[in-house]
Amino acid sequence: MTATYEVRGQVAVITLSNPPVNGLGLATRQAVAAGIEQAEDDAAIKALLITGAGGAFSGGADIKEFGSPKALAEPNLLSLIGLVEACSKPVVAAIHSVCMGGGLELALGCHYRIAAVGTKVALPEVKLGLLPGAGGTQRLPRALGVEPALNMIVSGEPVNSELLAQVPGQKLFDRMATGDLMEDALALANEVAELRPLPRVRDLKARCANPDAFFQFARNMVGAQSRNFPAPLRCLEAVAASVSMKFEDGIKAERAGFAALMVTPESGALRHAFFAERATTKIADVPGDTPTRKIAKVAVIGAGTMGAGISMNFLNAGLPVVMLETRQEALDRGVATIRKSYEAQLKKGKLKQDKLDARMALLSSTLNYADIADADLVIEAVFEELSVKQAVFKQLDEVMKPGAILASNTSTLDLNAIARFTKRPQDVIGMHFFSPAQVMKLLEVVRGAATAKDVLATVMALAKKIRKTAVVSGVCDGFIGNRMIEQYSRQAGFLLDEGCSPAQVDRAAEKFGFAMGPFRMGDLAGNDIGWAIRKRRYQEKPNLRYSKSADLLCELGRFGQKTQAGWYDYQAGKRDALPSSVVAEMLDKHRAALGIKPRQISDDEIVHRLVYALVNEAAHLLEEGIAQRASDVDMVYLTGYGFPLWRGGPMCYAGQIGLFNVVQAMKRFAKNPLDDAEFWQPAPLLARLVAEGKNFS
Ligand code: T1G
Repeated sequence: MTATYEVRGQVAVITLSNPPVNGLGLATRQAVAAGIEQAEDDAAIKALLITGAGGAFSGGADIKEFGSPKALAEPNLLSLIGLVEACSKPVVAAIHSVCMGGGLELALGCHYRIAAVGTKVALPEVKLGLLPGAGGTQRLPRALGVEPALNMIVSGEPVNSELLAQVPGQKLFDRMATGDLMEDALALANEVAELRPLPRVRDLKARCANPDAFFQFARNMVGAQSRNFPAPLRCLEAVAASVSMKFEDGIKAERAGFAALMVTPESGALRHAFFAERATTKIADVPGDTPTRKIAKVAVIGAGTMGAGISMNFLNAGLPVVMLETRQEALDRGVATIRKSYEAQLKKGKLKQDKLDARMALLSSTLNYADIADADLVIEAVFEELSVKQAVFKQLDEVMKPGAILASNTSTLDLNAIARFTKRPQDVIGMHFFSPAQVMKLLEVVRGAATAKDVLATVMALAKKIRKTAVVSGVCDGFIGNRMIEQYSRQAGFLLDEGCSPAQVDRAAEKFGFAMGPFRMGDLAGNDIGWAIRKRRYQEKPNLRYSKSADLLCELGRFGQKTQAGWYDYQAGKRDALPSSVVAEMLDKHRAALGIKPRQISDDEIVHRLVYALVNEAAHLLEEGIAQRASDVDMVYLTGYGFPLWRGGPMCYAGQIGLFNVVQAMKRFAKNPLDDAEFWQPAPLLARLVAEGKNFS
């Protein structure tokens, strides 16, 4: 099913029917073209109406078709819109719910447009590293005005139809529906059936008072905000063409910009991320319609930074939370932390007082487990020590009502061991939030061996409600993100041993696009955390090679920002990371003791050793079934570890470089006597994909 055709009196109604969002794939475009032809040939038809079935008018071109011959097969979107515009009878677009991308461009090719209130209208192509490629950059400025159109196209953000209808002089909507959209649209179609000439957006003038000054200013603004993304500036130039060029020439300029962007790695990465984010919700043996448990009340154990942050996620989603602690002052501190955070948002105008009050009203706190017994979900965020978790889960097992979900926020401990502390392991799951928990989008959902499918489905659905990107992980030391970062950190240490300064490694990583290099990240998170983990890990694996530099740093008590000294020096109350002579001297002595003559290491080598360490460990994770798919790993790194979005994640980046080239580089690194040949053994999956000439699926 792609589009239906029905006659309502003298009006032919063409309804896009390509669920879930009426993507304008080839079959849909062909069906619409056929409908237009049928209406043209039917003398009884005096007007046409195009609308969308289900929950969208149209979400735009079918992104899944990109890169396939179908995307450009005739009628391509530009041709279809030309067909609509050239129709000899008036075509009315009846838009509702979602009208985006090619869907809006199709509506702009119609002669009249009527919108339901609350329709989300957007040209979001820029978020895919593209520009509206079916006339949107030429028609929207003519219909809406240059400045509002430029804002929509460069931001890609949706605007409600009723707001657009209020733009002075706009010709985007001829009318807003006041009652039933279809009835109002049919009335409009009958009203205009005989009206001529047919109004065409392309005949309007894109008005801009002082285009040179306006676009120069806009260029500076957009350029400054989109350093690593080529699409926003291309969008701007295409909109500028709507003012400076005739329509046909503007369309040519738009097509050139679209074609140029389609082949950029940034657009490939953004389109990958679009689908990767949606793929994370798919779990092979847990169907999307698995019944979920009702979550009406949440308990959080531990009112420290994590517990308070975790609680805020649920308060923000309108869910009551009861926080439990062992000491009143810890509880009071936790509540105060939450209130302080909301008040800071209030001051910045990001939160209204009534919303703040409503959220605080949902928060309660207690020292007694009996007060959380009726919670549907309890999340513990206590000290990361198995014996402490054991005490908590034994208590929960006794107190919590049957069917309550028992979640641990553990970041490294064995969830199966934690589940075994209870008589209900099927109700135990990991919910690993990332600090600051109320800000970071990533939520690693750790599926224990015994975790029930409905428990997993419930937590995945809840993650969407609290606006998290939930990625399912199996149970292993560090799950997905931290297990990979362990190898990344080992390489960072080896780079120091071989001659890099912390600042050089960080600069290279940040130039690549990481939000923060490994050493600034260590200083922020606290180097003592890694120190404790290393002690535990390397007791288990004494032969594992790693740089002792981080241990030496911690032995000096240089835990990072919290001690105003870490890999860098910090001035009181400031976060500026200042190169430290103490650390430089420590590293010189450390290298001398190892008999290492420091060498110059290129940024390329630094970045590739860091990133390929992530990729290789991820290949192991995929093989072990800890991660479901490579794009899940990308989402972990894009939403939890500051990996640059325009590179799509470590696996996407490796795919763009070519897995063959990745393994070739690993072979080079393995020859470095100061590195670790064992470290650079390609994971069997990676070696197999290279041998088969394939990429991560
Ligand atoms: N093409 C193909 N599939 C799409 C799609 C699209 N445009 N939009 C959504 N889907 C799939 C999505 O992958 C998911 O699939 C399902 O629909 C539900 O999506 C020439 C070139 C429309 C606001 O960028 O913003 O037009 O996981 O979970 O939360 O100028 O989807 O179920 O298998 O997001 O209700 C421009 C992208 C295209 C809009 C609905 N349009 N989509 O949100 O559902 S390029 C976009 C969205 C273009 C022209 C250019 C949202 C939504 P699955 P969902 P939702």
